[in-house]
Amino acid sequence: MELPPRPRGDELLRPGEMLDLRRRLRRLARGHDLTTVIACAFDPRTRMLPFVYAATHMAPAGVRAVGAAMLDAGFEKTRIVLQQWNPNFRPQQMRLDGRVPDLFMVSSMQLHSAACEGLTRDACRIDSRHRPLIVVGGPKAIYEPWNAFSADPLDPWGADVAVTGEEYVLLDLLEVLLSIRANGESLRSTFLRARNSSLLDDVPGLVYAQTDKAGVAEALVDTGVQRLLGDLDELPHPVLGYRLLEPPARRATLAAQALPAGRVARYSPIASLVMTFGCRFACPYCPIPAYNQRQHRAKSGGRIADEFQRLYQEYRIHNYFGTDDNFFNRKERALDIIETLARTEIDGAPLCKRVRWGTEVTLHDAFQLRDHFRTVRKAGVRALWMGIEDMTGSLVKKGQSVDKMTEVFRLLRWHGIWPMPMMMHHDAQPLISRGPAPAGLLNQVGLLRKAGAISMQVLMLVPATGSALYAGTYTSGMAYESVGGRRVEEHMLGGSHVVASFHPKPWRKQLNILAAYLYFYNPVRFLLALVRPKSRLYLVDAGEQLLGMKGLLLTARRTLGWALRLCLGNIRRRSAPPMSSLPMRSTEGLEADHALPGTRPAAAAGWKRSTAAVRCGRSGTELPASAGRT
Ligand code: B12
Ligand code: SF4
Repeated sequence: MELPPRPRGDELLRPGEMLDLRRRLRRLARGHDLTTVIACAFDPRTRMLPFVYAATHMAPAGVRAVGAAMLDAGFEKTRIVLQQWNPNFRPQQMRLDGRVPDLFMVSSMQLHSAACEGLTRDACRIDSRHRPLIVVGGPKAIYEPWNAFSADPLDPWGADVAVTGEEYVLLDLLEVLLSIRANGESLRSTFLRARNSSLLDDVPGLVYAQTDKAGVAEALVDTGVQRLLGDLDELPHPVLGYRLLEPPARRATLAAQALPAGRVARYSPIASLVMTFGCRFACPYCPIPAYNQRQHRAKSGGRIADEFQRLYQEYRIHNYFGTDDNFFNRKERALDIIETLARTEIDGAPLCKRVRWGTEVTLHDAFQLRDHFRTVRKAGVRALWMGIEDMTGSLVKKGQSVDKMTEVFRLLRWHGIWPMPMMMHHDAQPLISRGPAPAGLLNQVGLLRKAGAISMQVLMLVPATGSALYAGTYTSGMAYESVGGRRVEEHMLGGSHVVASFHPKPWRKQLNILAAYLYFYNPVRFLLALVRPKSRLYLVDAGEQLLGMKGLLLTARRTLGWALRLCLGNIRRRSAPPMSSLPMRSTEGLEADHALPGTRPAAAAGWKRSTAAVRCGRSGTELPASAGRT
């Protein structure tokens, strides 16, 4: 199920609204000495192809963005902990500035849910007198916020609030809280007062628990879908987030200082950079267009150039990855950015001599821009990841074809840009096919390689939260509950495990993925890349082969057992998607925006929305510490 649209015309924040909020918060922050820890959840079981390197060598943009927003607002005592770098970090033992932080936040993708739960549970064990306000956010919370709260009264862990949106929502929430926070009051206590006085209900993008007297969650209140920031130039600068990284270590506690600027590039040699959001295609397995409310959002070319400059000068990071959903999707916007970057200099040299970057595009849009590849290269672009999916278009049609692919790849290589195709395997696709149409997975991988692909990824179609196909994949019985007695867990939902299929021999699908990788990454191709180079990209090609072979071993180790279960075990199927065990409602007592169909509706709570209270909170007047329920 896709996220519901906001009313037409009300999808975006008013221009300047983010800048105003940042200014107001900076003023408020002066009176509050907040300490904050932001953790990025990471489940090591997800380390396999195609993300073996990037998942650990690129400090994620989400936590950095949240950290940058905090620092920009004036909260200097903020630390970002990446579980991929600090696997033994224990929230119970964290101290910042000699004390338990006021605010503990966790960011998680769906794939890392178990790690997110572990961090939240651990933070909940902190003595209630010192317990920080616990906030969960990121892609997991955006689509399944209910998982941040326990529905079991005998095991009552949980975040205080899940943020189903971006930086603006968090800052909006903080403004409400800091406006009413009493002197010396813990942030969590302020939160409970605000919650119980319905002050949070004016902040779209939150889900919080309605609790009983013992603090056990009884129902969830959803304040609705967030308003999105349209002009991304209003975001705090990404240089800020890198100042807050916890140095990699095996200890459970935090270091006295954040990672020094001079060591950032060593651990994060690639920096992810937000440039644009949105895509005008409507692939039914993809949540991106609905998440973006069918809007296109972007930074200006000038702002992006400034970000490259400052990140390079401050941290000496040479490699960048644009977090775009589909960078070439709007031609004028892409050209504006590209042309600005092509004119930019960093430390007296053209930008492309100092930094290189890659991003995601579709083959169709790349084809439309093929006459501009020279400028694209001058702008520093060195790699383009392209969702080719299935070249014959039998899975999804987004303008891909063998001829287009061959032409685009040839031109990209000519200009020194690496083509990085992304494939999607599905039930109807054979491993090898005969005949003129290259329907088979290996046929297509062979064609891609011949056309000059440097890397290749193949994922199996899995139910993606927030996509149009999501609920149907479960209700149709396609998605598995368990195989051979082993439950399908969230860390297996990344597309590398076959977890949804009607194929009579699904183990073949699992092995097909390994076969495709082996066909692409192997010692023969590695040697050929060196001895019989096809272009000047031969060293990169050989390097990618080595990385791919290492990743293949990891992937085989993690998925062969599953293939065996698929072959020998009994497959139990689901009949409904995982949904909230707690009833949910909107602030008006109606259906919650983030609830899946079938979720129990919650009765309106005992406390009532008070407009007087809302006015009081926003104007900065203190509410009595006893207001509302806890
Ligand atoms: C870059 C990227 C990657 C990189 C990540 C590398 C890294 N270390 O950063 C790589 C290539 C490794 C990758 C891999 C995968 N990815 Co990926 N990836 C992205 C992408 C394109 C950009 C992510 C990003 O940096 N965005 C920019 C930041 C600023 O946005 P953000 O992370 O969402 O954070 C914002 C909000 O969510 C919120 N927020 C985030 N955390 C928190 C925390 C708190 C407390 C608060 C208040 C707010 C908050 O505020 C942030 C600022 O606005 C997104 C799509 C997208 N456009 O976002 C997909 C995306 C994150 N990936 C996704 C998926 C599914 C995967 C894979 C499973 C494979 C796949 N099938 O594509 C693997 C998993 C690998 C692994 N082991 O982790 C999904 C996640 C869906 C979900 N429900 O969890 C996304 C959303 C794409 C999609 N389908 O919509 N990915
Ligand atoms: S082209 Fe890519 S980003 Fe756009 S809808 Fe399809 S899968 Fe999603």
